[in-house]
Amino acid sequence: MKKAFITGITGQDGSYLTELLLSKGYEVHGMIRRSSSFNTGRINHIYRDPHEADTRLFLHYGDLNDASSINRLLREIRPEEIYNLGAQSHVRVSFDVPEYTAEIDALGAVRILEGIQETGLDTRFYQASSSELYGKVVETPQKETTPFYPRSPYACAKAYAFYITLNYRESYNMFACNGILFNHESPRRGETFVTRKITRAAARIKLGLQDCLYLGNLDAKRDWGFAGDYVEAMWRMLQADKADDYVVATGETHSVREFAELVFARLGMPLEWQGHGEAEKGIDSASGKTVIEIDPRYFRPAEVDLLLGDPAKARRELGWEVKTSFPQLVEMMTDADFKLAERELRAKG
Ligand code: NDP
Ligand code: GDR
Repeated sequence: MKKAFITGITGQDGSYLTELLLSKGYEVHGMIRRSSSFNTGRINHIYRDPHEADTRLFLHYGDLNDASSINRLLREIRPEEIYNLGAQSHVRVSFDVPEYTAEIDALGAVRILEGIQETGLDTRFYQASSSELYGKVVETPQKETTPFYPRSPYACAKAYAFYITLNYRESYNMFACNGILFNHESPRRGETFVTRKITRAAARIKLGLQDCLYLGNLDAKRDWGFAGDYVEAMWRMLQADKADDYVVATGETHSVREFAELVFARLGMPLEWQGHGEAEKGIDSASGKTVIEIDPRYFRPAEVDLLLGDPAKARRELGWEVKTSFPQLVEMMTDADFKLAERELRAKG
């Protein structure tokens, strides 16, 4: 039985990857952080009591800023595959906590790589690199050869992690890959990322639980895919004959405005836009109510205007394909959040 070690197992991607690896017969070990409230909500449905004989999912306390915990876990678990998904993953927040973001997102990666090196483990390493590396548009679509131009402390930290992964591959012949993943979403997406923020708010507005949704830059364009499809690409990278770096994307781009229009339309609230810039409003043309307003707090000191990835290499060399279309993703997220809002309404009595 193969053993995998996942950092960031409690996050969106960690939960889907754990499901995938368990379905493939792996024993899965995940690192979790000590938290004052439960942070395992996304994996509770697959977690079994460790005292049960046939459990294959094990959780261990540790932290990406604590090399001793990482080294201990590597020595004890001796995994065949390591997926480094742990991160302070919010781009806007990285401007507020730049040093912490570098500590976890940049140095966290080298702590694991050095841990592998020191313990002499024969293990394959996946680094969660990001389309944020492309930042300011140099060319579209963005592919493996497109130069990086990071635009946030998050992206700068991820650039270090990208290059240190490449460096350990070249220096020590380590099987270490970068997945340059474009935005991927799901009903398990963190609630402060724009897609989930929109689906959650629209559903609550529909049921009268909230009046208005406040957003930042509506013109930003992203290549949005489904997280469940993307973890398959991570796994395929570690099964390949040689370690390499791959773009994982859909090859389509849509604006925040367009995403919002589809979500509100699905809930029977077709949007009309009025005004410009910070005074722009989204009106539900069915009721005439203002349901979206702009709050400049959500603007970023430096924005990434357009992401559009070319996944040709992943398709050709890994046989990876997008399975979920953009409209299917919007529907899946909107419907899931509508059900959640209905439950919230019932709980209110
Ligand atoms: P999430 O924010 O949902 O999950 C992040 C995970 O990292 C959580 O499990 C979190 O734990 C953990 N974590 C945070 N800080 C630490 C720390 N100091 N030590 C250990 N673990 C920590 O992210 P996603 O699942 O969306 O993304 C997974 C990875 O992929 C991240 O590295 C992200 O930067 C990267 N990425 C994501 C993309 C996307 O569109 N989703 C695209 C490209 C890259 P806790 O639950 O306790 O907070
Ligand atoms: P991103 O995702 O920064 O691309 O990083 P996010 O959903 O936060 O923003 C996407 C775009 O939407 C604009 N935007 C808003 N964003 C948020 N969060 N909240 C708002 O109210 C809002 N209004 C408009 C943003 O300005 C931006 O242009 C995600 C993360 O998962 C990273 O970890 C990952 O590396 C990249 O995707 C690829």
